[in-house]
Amino acid sequence: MPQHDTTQDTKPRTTIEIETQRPKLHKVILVNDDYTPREFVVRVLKGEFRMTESQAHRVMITAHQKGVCVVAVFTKDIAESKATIATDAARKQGYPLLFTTEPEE
Ligand code: TYC
Repeated sequence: MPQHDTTQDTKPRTTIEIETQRPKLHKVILVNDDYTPREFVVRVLKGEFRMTESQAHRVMITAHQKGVCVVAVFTKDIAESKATIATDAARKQGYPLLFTTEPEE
């Protein structure tokens, strides 16, 4: 058992600063067009972006009125993949519906 007073013992202390790297997020943007039926846009939003009917309807109407609407944000790879899958689903049905991505500020 140590008999000396240990209350003053000094230990070198090293502080390590850990910087967490937050991945930059990318927006998926829904672009309006004059040909894709509203119900189809809603169906794609529900299927690929797991939105409820009312969320999907709100996003579709916003794009319809303003030209574009941000659907959601993801890491770059996920955003690009979802935009491609959703756009391809529309192409397969012969619609010009377009989803694009852009980095968040
Ligand atoms: N503007 C289309 C129509 O009137 C509907 C629509 C909405 C299409 C949003 C694309 O991103 C879109 N049938």
